[in-house]
Amino acid sequence: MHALIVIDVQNDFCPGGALAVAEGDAIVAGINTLMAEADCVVLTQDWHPAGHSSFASTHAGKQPFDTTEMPYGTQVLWPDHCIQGSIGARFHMQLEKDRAQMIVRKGFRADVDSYSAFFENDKTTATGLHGYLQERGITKLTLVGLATDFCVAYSALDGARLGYDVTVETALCRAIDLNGSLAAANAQMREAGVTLA
Ligand code: VGL
Ligand code: ZN
Repeated sequence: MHALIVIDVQNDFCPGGALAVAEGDAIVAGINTLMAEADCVVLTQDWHPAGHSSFASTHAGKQPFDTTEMPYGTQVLWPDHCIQGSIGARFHMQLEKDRAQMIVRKGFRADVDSYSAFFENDKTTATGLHGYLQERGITKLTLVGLATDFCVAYSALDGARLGYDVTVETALCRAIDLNGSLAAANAQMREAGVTLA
């Protein structure tokens, strides 16, 4: 069985949003088409409390896109984004979210960020998605969404590590591309056996 995992297609990652990804909205129509054909559709939703530790505004003297050291490693600091209940946290208006069978929210713990759909950035706290997919008999994943070099890549790498056959549909993803992060993510995904389609 095969699942389509749609990563963070939310207003704040689209043009006009707080952490806008260039052309983030250009992938919505194509994702709707894929969702209509998929057996299992999962959406992820970045879902931070105000004052989240991944926000630059939470750290005195820090600017967006600086980094800081967290107990679990280096963390990029972002503009405030995807705050629980905000319009920026909603899915893009044209995304056919009614097709979702499961919605995974992530990043809701104040002190740890969560890029991956499977594990938070401490690499140990699980979101529960693996259990869900296992119970549904899913072995193959297709990943699409935002952003290629952060949440999509982290999800793909964790998925491959958990033993799924993972394809990233790159035409239906867009990247932040911070200091070469896209090239690095693509190399890591290839090395991990992820198919970049
Ligand atoms: C993401 C940075 C911060 C993403 C989420 O969806 O790729 N990136 N939060
Ligand atoms: Zn976030």
